[in-house]
Amino acid sequence: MRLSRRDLLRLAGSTALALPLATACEPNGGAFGGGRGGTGSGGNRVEVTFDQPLAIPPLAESTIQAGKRAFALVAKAGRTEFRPGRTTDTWGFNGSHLGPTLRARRGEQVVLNVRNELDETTSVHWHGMHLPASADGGPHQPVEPGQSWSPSWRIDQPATTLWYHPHPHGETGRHAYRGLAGMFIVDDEEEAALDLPREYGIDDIPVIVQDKLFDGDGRFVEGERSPSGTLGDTLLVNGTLGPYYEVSTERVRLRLLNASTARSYSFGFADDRRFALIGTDGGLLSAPYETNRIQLTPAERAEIVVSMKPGERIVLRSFPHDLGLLFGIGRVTGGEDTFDVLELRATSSLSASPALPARLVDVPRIAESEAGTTRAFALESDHTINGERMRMDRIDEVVTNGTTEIWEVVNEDGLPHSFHVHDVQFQVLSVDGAEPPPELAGWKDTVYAPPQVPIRLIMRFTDYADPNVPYMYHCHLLLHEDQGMMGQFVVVERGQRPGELQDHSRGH
Ligand SMILES: [Cu+2]
Repeated sequence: MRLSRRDLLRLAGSTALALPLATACEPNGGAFGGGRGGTGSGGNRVEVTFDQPLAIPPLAESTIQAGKRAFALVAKAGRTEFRPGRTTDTWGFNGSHLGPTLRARRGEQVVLNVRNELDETTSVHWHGMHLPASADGGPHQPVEPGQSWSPSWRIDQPATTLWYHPHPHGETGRHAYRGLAGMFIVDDEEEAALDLPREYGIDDIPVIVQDKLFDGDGRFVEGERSPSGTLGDTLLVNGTLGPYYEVSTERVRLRLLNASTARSYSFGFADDRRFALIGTDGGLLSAPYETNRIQLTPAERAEIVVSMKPGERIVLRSFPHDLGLLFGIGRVTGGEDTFDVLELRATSSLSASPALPARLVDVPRIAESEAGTTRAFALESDHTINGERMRMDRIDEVVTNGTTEIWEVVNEDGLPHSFHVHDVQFQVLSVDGAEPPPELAGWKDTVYAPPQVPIRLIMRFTDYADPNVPYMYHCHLLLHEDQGMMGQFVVVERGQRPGELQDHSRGH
């Protein structure tokens, strides 16, 4: 680790931050969740009693309207019994907490009929989706209480695991924390031709991981508790506390989604068995990559395949991990914590699963020479990017349609940050000047940015020019995003001038 004078100054500042955090880090992962917490040499160790079957979000029903596949999502408040007899006020889509899994095939035109039955303005962003900016569901597409919004677009990207969540200006963290989130699976012919587990809810399982802090009455505790945001001491997987899942096949595919607002995870199995990483944010990898850990910061996804023996039980765990942070900062932002996540229980006899293919899909590398423009993004202190906080009426970057760009991102701050770009899936060209590791070699839309480590991304802008409606780029630690670590870019046709933006958030 390189220690600059600047780092040391930051560290000095962070010790002041760390003191009030001691309470947030105290183990009470069992008070409500039924597990036991304890402090080891490093962070908290949260053990869980796996006594509830894992909920599988239902596949959203759809209808065909004028040749388009139409889905309906209603955002509303409700109450959820995470433990029998204890109810928690929550928000959800089409239910009290989380939302159904949307699923569509590449080439299909979809319509998402969203209705807001909350008593405040929200929006629904299709994270990782390539679509027109006006359909993106960011802060410029607010849905007022009682109103509806029906974006439509053609699915045109490789098979992968995306998700959806609110993106209202300054309120994304709170809305997502209350439970507004769901998975969006994209299918295509290439993926369908591979021998992979793909029976939803049988051997192809969504694993939506969120950390929560409950108070003594079972309510969600909201609010900033660490420099990263609220860090929970209890995990929900698909909204289930203490979840187990009965596996009936030799191999099971897990679609891991870190839907937490602030916490990062390093997933692996308690017995350290190896598994195959087959896909990342934007699609399958070119070949399965065998490993025993996969780190996911907020909003990142990974598809993994793990093998099981008849009758055995294994625990998916989040291990302490190194986010490249200085001493105390790693600890107060949760990097030293250990969480048991999900128990997989194999039945006494298992249906045969085909061996994993040696090759998956082509992931042609985008050549650096293809890029015409290079932009620099410095993630800086006080929730700024290149010295600026997000402003709804300011366009920060203007991108020309039909071009390829390199975006150089560096976290100049001492805190953990990530970088998410709307509209496109990018490739990581380099991390600190070196080739990206295998888990960053595929399509990505969100990448962790360790302090002082330059990351170079390459991306193609292929369509959907609109000078008047911007896409966002931002840190996906939602507290940071909400406090301003976000910027806006428009895609224009060559020679076209960007339009004027309005601040829709004014007057609310
Ligand atoms: Cu951040």
